[in-house]
Amino acid sequence: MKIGLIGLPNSGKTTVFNALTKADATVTVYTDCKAKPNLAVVDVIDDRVTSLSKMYNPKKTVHATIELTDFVGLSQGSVRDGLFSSTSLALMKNSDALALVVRNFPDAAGDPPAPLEDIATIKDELLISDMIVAENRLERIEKAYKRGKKTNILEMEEKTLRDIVAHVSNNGWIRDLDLDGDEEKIIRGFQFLTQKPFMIILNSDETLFGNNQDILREIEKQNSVIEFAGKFEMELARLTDEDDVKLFMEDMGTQESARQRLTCLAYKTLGYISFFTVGSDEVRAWNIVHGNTAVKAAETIHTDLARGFIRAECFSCDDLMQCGSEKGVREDGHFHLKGKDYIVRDGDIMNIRFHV
Ligand SMILES: Nc1nc2c(ncn2[C@@H]2O[C@H](COP(=O)(O)OP(=O)(O)OP(=O)(O)O)[C@@H](O)[C@H]2O)c(=O)[nH]1
Ligand SMILES: [Mg+2]
Repeated sequence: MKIGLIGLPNSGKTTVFNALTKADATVTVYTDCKAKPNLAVVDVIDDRVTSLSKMYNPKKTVHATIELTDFVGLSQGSVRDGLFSSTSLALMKNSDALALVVRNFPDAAGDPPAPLEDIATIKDELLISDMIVAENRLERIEKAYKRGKKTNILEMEEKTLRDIVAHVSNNGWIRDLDLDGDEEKIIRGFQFLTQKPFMIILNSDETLFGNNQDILREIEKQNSVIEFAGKFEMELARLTDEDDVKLFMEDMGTQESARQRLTCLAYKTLGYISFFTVGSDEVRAWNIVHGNTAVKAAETIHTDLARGFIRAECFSCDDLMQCGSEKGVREDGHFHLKGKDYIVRDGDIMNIRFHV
C-alpha cells in the first residue's frame, strides 16, 4: 500500500514521516521545492501476524507493508505554475491514497494555524491538477478529430472527460462521480488525484493535542481524519526504551503509536482487509479490498494460483487462536473448503489448492 503525504509547506509532513518511519529525514523551517521526496517502507504492525509466527515458528515472517512518500510542500498555485516537480507529481499519481498533513500549531513566524482554510487550499490544488490533465487531453482529442481520427472509443473518452470537467468545475471530486466500468477503465491511466482515497492528518501542537474535537468534527463531515502530535511523536519514535515510550504515550492519552493509528485509518479509507498464509516456511500477511473473492486473494499471491485455482482451504485466525492448533480447528469444525466466489473475510487464513 502506497501512501503519499502531501500538504502545504511547513505543515509538518517530514516530521510526521519521521514519526511514522523512525527515519531521520531533515526537518526544516524552509521549503526547498526542488528537494527530492523522502521514501520509506514500513511494516504494518499486526498482532495476529506476531501470534501466527509464534505458533508456526516459520523461517520467514512477512508483514504487510506501507510505502510512505513525503513530498515537498504543495503551495497555492504550485500545480498551475509548475512548481511541483514532474517526479513528485508522478509519485503522487502512483500513490494508492493521499494523506494530507495539516498544520495545527503556530508556525515559525508565530502565525496561528488555520487548518480548515489550509485544507480548502490543497483541495483546490488537487482539483486544478485534475482539471488541467482533463482539459489537455480534451484538446488533443479535438486535434485528433480534426485529423479525421474519430473513433467510438475516442468519443466515449471525450464524453467521460467532459463529464469530469463539468464535475470538477463545481468543486466535485472525481471519486464522487458515478462512473460505470467502461468509463473507469478509460480514465484509469490519468490517475486523477481527486479520484484517490483521501485522508487528513491534523498535525496538532503537543500542548493542544486531544482538545481539538470541534475542528476534527468539522473535517470529518467530508473526510476521514486522525489527529497527530507530529513533533512529539517524532521524538517518541526515537526513544529506544519501551517503558519510556509507554509512559509518554500515557501522558498524551494515546494507546497506539502514530503508525498504528495511521495504518488503521488507511485500511478503513482504502477498504482493505488482511488475510494470511501460514506454514513452516513462511507466515505472511496480504491485503485485498473488502468484498474481494478467494480467486482475487489467490491472484494477490501469484497469478498462477488464480489461473489454476481449484479451491481454498480456509479458517479464521481467531478460531485458530481459540483452538490452539490447526488440528483443533478441524476437530471443532471450523476448517472450510471454499470455491472461487467465496468473499474473503478479514483475518482469514488461506491455503490455495491449484493446478496449472
Ligand atoms: N509545535 C509543533 N511544531 C511542529 C510540528 N510538526 C512540525 N513542526 C515544526 O514545523 C516545522 C516544519 O516541519 P517539517 O516537518 O519540516 O514540515 P514539512 O511539511 O515537511 O515542510 P516542507 O517539506 O518544507 O514543506 C519544523 O520547524 C517543525 O519542528 C508539531 O506537531 N508541533
Ligand atoms: Mg518536508
